[in-house]
Amino acid sequence: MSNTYPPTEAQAKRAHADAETYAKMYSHSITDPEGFWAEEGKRLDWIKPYTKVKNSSFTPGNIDIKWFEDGTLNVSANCVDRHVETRGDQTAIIWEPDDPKDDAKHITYRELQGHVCRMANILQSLGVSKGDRVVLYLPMIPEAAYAMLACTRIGAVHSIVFAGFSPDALGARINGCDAKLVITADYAPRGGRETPLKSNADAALLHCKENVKCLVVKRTGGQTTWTDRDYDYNELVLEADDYQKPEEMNAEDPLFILYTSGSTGQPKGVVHTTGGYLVYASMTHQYTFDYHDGDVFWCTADVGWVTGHSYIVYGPLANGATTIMFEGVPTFPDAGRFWEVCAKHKVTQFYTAPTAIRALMGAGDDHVKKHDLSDLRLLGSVGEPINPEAWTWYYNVVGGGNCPIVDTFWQTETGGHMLTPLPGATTLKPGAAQTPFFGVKPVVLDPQSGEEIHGNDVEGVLCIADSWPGQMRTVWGDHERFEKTYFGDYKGYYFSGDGCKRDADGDYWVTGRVDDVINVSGHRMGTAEVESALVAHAKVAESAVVGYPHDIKGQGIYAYVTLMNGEEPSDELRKELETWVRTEIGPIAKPDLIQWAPGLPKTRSGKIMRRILRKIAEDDFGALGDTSTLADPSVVDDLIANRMNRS
Ligand code: 6R9
Repeated sequence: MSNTYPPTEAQAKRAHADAETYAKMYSHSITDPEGFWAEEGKRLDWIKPYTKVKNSSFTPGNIDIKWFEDGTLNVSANCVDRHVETRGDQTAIIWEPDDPKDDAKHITYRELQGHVCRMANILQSLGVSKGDRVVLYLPMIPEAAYAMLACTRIGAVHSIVFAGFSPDALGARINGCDAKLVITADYAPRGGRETPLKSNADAALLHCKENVKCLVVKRTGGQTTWTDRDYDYNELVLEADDYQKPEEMNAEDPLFILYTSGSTGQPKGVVHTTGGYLVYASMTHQYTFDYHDGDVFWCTADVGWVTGHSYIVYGPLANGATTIMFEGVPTFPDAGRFWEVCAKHKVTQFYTAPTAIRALMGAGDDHVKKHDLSDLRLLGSVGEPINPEAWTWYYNVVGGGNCPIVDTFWQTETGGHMLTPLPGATTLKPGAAQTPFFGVKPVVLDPQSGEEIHGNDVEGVLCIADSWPGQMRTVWGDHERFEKTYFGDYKGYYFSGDGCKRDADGDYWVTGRVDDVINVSGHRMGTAEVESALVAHAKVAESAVVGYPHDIKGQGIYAYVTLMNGEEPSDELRKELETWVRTEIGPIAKPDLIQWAPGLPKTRSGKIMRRILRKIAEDDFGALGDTSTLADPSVVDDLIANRMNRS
């Protein structure tokens, strides 16, 4: 067993929950969820207070999840207005631009209210009203937060598409939720380069209904083309009213849709609702990060991912925090950027992904040591398991041995943290997400029988036995898919898609996806999505995509490609396919390795044996297991002989 790190007395004293309080509160949250969440719900301002707290069923055929169902509230009133009364002049958002030579912006809660209201008025003037969907395709600029909150103010449902996604992916998401409006910017500067967002949006909108409007924010002032459907935010904002009454929303009204990859088919629109999500985002932000007034909280994610939703915008702002929005990347202009920004804004809690930690660890300690990180009190990790080596570097070099690391396991679907150490309460184990958050009932199931495995020192698949307020409610427009994906395999449980171990002390270690989802630099990618992009190329007959261990990215994308008859493999074609996938999905989906495969290992019924392909991609073909069920076992020898990832 590697080292463990118990909380110091000072950490325990300062924390919202020390070990004893955690145990008491956790047990209350499990034995009396109604009572526990009835109390926690009060952290928000309700227009009409709820009388019902939890109403959920995981019963097959009747998956139905409701929290605080008769309460009404408004999210922007909770994230903005109520703080204007108590802390109007406190900074709500610190915006740090891509280029460190440009000025950062500090936006107070009072200013935020004006921005949000003006944006809300613009949305209304463009015909957006309660229940309508608005797609955001924006750089990490304050207007992204204004737009999110403006949607919530008028009861519109936002769906953010990460600015790294291609026009095709954007178009599919606009159509998928039947959006009325797309909000974009001229360009997105990132790492010194600029993505032409507006022209991407134009390309996407060619495949959308003609009446979809496009609101364009000026970021760089670079040249763009203008069409009849476009509206200029910077012009409209000059005329827009700076107050807009918040719409009264039911707790179960949809708040946002966020598309995420699964093991089959196209990405699905995860739906989160208003009340439960915000209670959960707020509580997890406060407890997991031990947030106190006066702290400066920095989550380095992008608002295009769920982490940005919950821990750049909704959680921190619900708590009246100061939150940093960073437009850039960890390595621009150099590998010291994160630490420079931490020092510059006196960051107290810093939350990032293992892939970034590994990359920065590789760049050497000097980049860290140059900067004064003495305000840091807590470090966080999210997106994939963190390897103990990276954990230890993060702890010692970045945290100076004084900052607890919270390794937070959660998902787009869960709205907020599910398993995480609590600072001041948990004795930390590098690499483990360890303990359930309040209200979360993790279970380990036998993957074959679906039976619960009791006791410690066991391994299986990670499921959750009961609902928690931040849980997704449905897949947009397809409740059946929701039931099938998350409740179909193990009856009566929410299935995470991850494997896990429960160690001898009862701590959880998430071991990674057990389905056909790979985790590339903390981003989820369905192997099926990459495969369908590849086979859409005229020269490709068939393809199978698997993950393989990658030093920096965690997992890399390994694609086996069978060409059409008469096509010859070549380096040019390999490049062409890489570019093809980039334009079909986006740069994050570009295969790291492409192997030409004259044939793929298939069962007699035609199923591709991914287990074998994974082993070959991992360069671990000594243990291929039984290949006798293959229709043509000889293809395996060819794949091994020509494998790309030789150690
Ligand atoms: C928040 C987020 C979810 C998947 C999840 C799991 C992996 C996330 C993790 C982790 C081990 C952690 N994952 N955090 N695995 N330890 N601390 O990342 O959401 O993009 O939906 O990804 O990421 O495999 O199932 P999302």
